[in-house]
Amino acid sequence: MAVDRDEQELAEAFDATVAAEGRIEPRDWMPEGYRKTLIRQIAQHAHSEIIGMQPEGNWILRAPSLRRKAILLAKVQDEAGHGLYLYSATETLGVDRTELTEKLIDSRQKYSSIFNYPTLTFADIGVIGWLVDGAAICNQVPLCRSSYGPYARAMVRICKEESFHQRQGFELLMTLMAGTDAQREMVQDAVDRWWWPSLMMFGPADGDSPNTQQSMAWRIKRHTNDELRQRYVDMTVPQAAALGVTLPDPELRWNDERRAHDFGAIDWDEFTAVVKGAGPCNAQRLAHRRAAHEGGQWVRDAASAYAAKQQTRRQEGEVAA
Ligand code: BYC
Repeated sequence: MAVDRDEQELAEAFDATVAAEGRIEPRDWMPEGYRKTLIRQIAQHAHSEIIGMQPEGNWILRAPSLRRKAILLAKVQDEAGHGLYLYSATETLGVDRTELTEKLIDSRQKYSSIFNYPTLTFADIGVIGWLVDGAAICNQVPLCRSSYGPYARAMVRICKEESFHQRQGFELLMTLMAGTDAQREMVQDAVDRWWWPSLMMFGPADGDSPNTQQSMAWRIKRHTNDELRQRYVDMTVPQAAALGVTLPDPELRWNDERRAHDFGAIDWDEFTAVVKGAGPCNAQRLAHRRAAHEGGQWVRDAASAYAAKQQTRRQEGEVAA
């Protein structure tokens, strides 16, 4: 009985902290569902950053100039860093990254649908920066106010870097659009291929999103999937006009009454297929990640052996002292 009362008091303290826009920290009591939801979302986010290195990594050796190569290298390295901050955030919730990586490579945890599409030309690098990082910013800026402290703090730094990523993409596209007809066609083709998948990044429509309601109540998520998708469309339309590209949606138009853009129906069958593993690059992305993990075993072994040796030395030092 006493235990139940204690638990109730802890739950009330948790609810009060969340309601007052306070932060839940790793040492605080939290409902088991809150912990599980955070692990699910942050792990999926971390996996997305790590798998997201592949489509762009594909172009590092073929970047058209030293400047473009240096920028792309920096961006892909940032993504590795984002994955590491996010795995660290999950570790504050009582899991470890080895377990999460195993779940990713066994397809027991998801990563973002967007990274299952191929990067066919260098214009895709610009379009990923503009559209994919643009969607990431739209989705992730509100997560800087997420109720879980380590996640919210990781997002602050990640969002600053995403902002640089988006600008480099836009600048690359501006350069291509000021080039030849063939370069402009290359940009338009990339926009045509990435527009709809970038809208899918925000997740299923609100009516089909099983997690949104509870995640909003816990203030893990601060907006619904559809709210953020709408914000993204409204933000992107003027940018497309500035670039001189067409977004591939004949139903896209300003709705004066709603003070927002209407847009066409998303192909949710495609989204479901890609999330379930049947996208154009799912098998390749996971095979590559699995090979990198296996190839890195010797590094993990060496790091563990070094840590064990350091600990033995420390203990010997303590005994001698
Ligand atoms: N792809 O109830 P819902 C980046 C899953 S990194 C795959 O709405 P939730 C970048 C969802 O997990 C981009 N799966 O879920 C990196 C759930 O499945 P489970 C990653 C998706 O969590 C490198 C089910 O569908 N960003 O931008 O409330 C280079 C039902 O969905 C997707 C993040 O991870 C999807 N698109 O909302 C460049 C941000 N959408 O787990 C760029 C953090 C949904 O129940 N995450 N699912 O089996 C979030 O904000 C939320 O988790 C989501 C989904 C909005 C994505």
